[in-house]
Amino acid sequence: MKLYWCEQTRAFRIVWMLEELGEPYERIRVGIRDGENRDDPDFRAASPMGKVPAIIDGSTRLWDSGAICLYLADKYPEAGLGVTIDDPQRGEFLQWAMFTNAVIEPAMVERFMNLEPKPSSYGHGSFDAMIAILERGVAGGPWIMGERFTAADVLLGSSVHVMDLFGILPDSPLLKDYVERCRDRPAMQKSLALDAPA
Ligand SMILES: N[C@@H](CCC(=O)N[C@@H](CS)C(=O)NCC(=O)O)C(=O)O
Repeated sequence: MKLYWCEQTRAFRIVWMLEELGEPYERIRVGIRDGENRDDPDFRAASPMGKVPAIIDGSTRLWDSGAICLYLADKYPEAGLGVTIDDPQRGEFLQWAMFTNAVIEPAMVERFMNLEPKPSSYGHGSFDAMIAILERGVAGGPWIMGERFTAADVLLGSSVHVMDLFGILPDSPLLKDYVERCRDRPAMQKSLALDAPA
């Protein structure tokens, strides 16, 4: 499996996911800031928008971190990072796995760009609503699916980590504790160790 990756991007969540799985992969740097490998035809074929992360796994090409995490969870069920289709919690798992790219990230843009909240116009609702729903989700803890750590935590935990780094995470003991639990995981630590600026 090839992972197209760059430091200090969303690609860190896929390194985290792969390290949780303990599966081998080849990490190929694409310098989204300095241009390294950006025109590599294999990368362009894997990632039509020219963005990282992207993976090539045999004939499979994926270029969205949410889709990649779900694909990997399904591909390696023995690692227990997914929730199988016959499990009553499958729906809840899918909902939370989608929450990062469908809700948290657009909500972060609202906050960064200082956009006026328009909860009924924006698909993500509002930044404040997103935080309230996420807090409710992790309140049962320790993970979003309760006792089991899943790919949904890789996605959500990476977003909470980034909100914290960028100083937009509200003063929320629930989310701070949640992100600290994520940061305690050796796989996340491995991923962050690669993330120093080039
Ligand atoms: N929805 C995509 C977003 C990927 C994305 O925006 N990647 C950024 C880095 S975090 C990128 O490659 N930007 C380079 C560019 O657009 O030129 C995902 O979650 O994988």
